[in-house]
Amino acid sequence: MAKPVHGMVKVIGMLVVLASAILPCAASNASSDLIVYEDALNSGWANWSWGTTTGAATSPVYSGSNSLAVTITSAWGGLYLAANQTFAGTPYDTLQFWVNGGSQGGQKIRVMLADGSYTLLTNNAVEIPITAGVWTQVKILLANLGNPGQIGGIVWQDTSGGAQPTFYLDAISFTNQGIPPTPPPPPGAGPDLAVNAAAGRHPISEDIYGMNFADASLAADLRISVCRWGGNSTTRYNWQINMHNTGSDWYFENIPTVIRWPTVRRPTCSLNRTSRPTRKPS
Ligand SMILES: [Ca+2]
Repeated sequence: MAKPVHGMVKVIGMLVVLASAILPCAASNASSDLIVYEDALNSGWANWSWGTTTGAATSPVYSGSNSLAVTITSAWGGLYLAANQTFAGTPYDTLQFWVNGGSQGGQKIRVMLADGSYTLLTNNAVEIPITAGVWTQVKILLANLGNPGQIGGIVWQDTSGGAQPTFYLDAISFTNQGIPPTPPPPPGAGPDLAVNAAAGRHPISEDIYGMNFADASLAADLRISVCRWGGNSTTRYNWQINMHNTGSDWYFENIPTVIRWPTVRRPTCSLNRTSRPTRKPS
C-alpha cells in the first residue's frame, strides 16, 4: 500500500459522523492542544493496554514518520493510553485523532475516557466506525465522553468479543474547538392542574383554632375555640385541685390557678397567675 503523506495525498478519510458527537468545522487552537501521540507516545503518557499489542508502524501513516499500530488479541481487550498525572479537562472540549482500518477495517471499537481516579467511564463510551485503507478523522466532544473534571487516560476497547485485525491511530490530541456548552433543555410544560373544592371535604376539628395564653378579649374577638396554655409551672397544673406547682422557681409550692374557663363556642380565655414572683429570691 502506498504511504499516504499528510498534505500530499488527496485521499483523506471522510469526517466521521458520530450522531451527537459530530462537530462543525472549526479550527482548533493548536498551541493549546494537548498532544498524546504524534510519532510516539508523548512524554507524560504510558501504555496500560490489556489484551492488546501495540507497535510503531511506518505504513500507513497519517502524519510524520509513524502511526500507532493496535491489535486487539483477546475479547474486550483495549488500548489504554494513560496520563502519568491526571489533568483538568476544562481547557479542552474535544478528543480528536485519525484512525485507519488497515487491510481489513470494520473493527468494532468504542472510545472512552478514564477519570481522575483512572476509572473508565464505560457509560459514556462512543463507538467509532473504522474503514479499511483510509484515514478518517474522529472528533468526539468531551461532553459525550462524560466530561470528567480530571482526565486520566483514553481507551479504545473491543466490543466484538474477540480478537480483531490491526488498525492504526495517529495524531491523537485533546483540543479546544470553542464549542459552547450545550444549554440545558427548557423546562417542559407541566400537567394541567385543577382544584375541586367540593371533593373529599371533611370538617376541621375546632381544636385546631386555638391560641396560647390568649388575652380574654382577644380570644373573644377572634372567636377561637381553644385556649391553650402550658410551659414552665403551668405544665404541672393539676386540674383536680386547680393548682400548679412552681417547682424550683418558688420552693416547689403549689399555687392556686385562677382560670376563667372558656364558655362554649365563645371562650373568654385567660390564666390569671397569682402575684407570686416568677423567680424565688436568690
Ligand atoms: Ca504520526
